[in-house]
Amino acid sequence: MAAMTGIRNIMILTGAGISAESGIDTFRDAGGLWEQHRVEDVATPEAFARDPELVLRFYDMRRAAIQTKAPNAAHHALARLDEHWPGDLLIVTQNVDDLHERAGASRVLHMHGQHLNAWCTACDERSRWTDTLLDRPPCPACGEAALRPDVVWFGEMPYRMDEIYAALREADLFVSIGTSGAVYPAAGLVREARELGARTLELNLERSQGSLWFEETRLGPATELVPAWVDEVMKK
Ligand code: BJW
Repeated sequence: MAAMTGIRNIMILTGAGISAESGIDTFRDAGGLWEQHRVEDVATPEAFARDPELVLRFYDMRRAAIQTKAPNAAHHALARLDEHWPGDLLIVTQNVDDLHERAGASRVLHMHGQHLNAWCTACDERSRWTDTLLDRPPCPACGEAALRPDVVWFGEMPYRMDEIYAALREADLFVSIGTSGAVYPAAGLVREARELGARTLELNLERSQGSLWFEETRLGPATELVPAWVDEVMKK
C-alpha cells in the first residue's frame, strides 16, 4: 500500500487477537475458547434456553476474568489515534471486553455486545453489570429475575449495523486487527469497504480467512504492528 496519505475517515475493526496479549483467550486459536467449549453449548439462544446455568457460568467466569486484565500497547495506540485524529474514526469491535475504553478510546462501537452489561429479557433495559448472573439477581429497572449477558450469540443480529454501514460509506481506510474473518457480518466488511473504494489493511498474527480481500496484510503481534501503524498514519 502507498504511504498513508490522503486519508481522512478511518474505520477500524478489531477482534479477539487485539486482546490476546492482555491475557484474554481468543476463540479459534489453539487453546482458544471454542476448543474448551462447543459454540452450540454456550453461544446460541438455543443453548441458553436449554441450559441457562451452563451459559451463565461460562459468561460469569469470563466477566470476572476480564476485570483482572489490562489494556495493552495496541489498545493504547488506538486510543492515542482516537484522541488526535481530526477526521471521522470509528473502532468497531467484535470484542465484548472493555479494554478499548479502559485505554481511553471513546469512538468505540461494540457490535457483539459487552460483558459488563446485563440485558433484561422482561423489560429490555440494559444495566452495567460487573457481578455474577448465575444467582439470577433482579433487574435493577423492573425487579424481574430475567437478566442475560448482553452479548450477541450466533443467530442473533449484531448491534448497530446501520451505524457501521453508514461509517463504512464515509471511510477512506478500513483496517482490520486481530480477527480471523470467520464470523459474519463482521467478516464481510472488508469486501464492502473495497467495493466502496476504501483502502484496506489487515494487521494480524496470521492471514485471516478473508485475507485476499485486503490490499495489504502485515503479520505479527498486535502490540508491535498497531503502535507502528498508528505512528505511520499520524505522521502523514
Ligand atoms: C492475533 C494475536 C495477536 C491472535 N496479535 N493477532 C454463512 C455465511 C454467512 C453468515 C453465516 C453463515 N452461516 C451462518 C452465518 C451467520 C453467523 C456466522 O457468521 N457463522 C459463521 C461461523 C459462518 N453469524 C451470526 O449468526 C451473526 N448474526 C447474523 O449473521 O445475523 C444476521 C445478519 C445478516 C446480515 C447482516 C446483519 C445480520 C452473529 C454472530 C455473533 C458472534 N458472536 C460471538 C460470541 C460473542 C459473545 C462472546 O464473546 O461469547 O462473537 S462468536 C465469537 O466470534 C465472538 C467474536 O466476536 C467472533 C469473532 O471472533 P474473532 O474476534 O475473529 O476471534 P478469533 O479467535 O476467531 O480470531 C482471532 C484472530 O486473532 C486470529 O486470526 C489470530 O491469528 C489473531 N491473533 N493473537 C494479532 N497477539
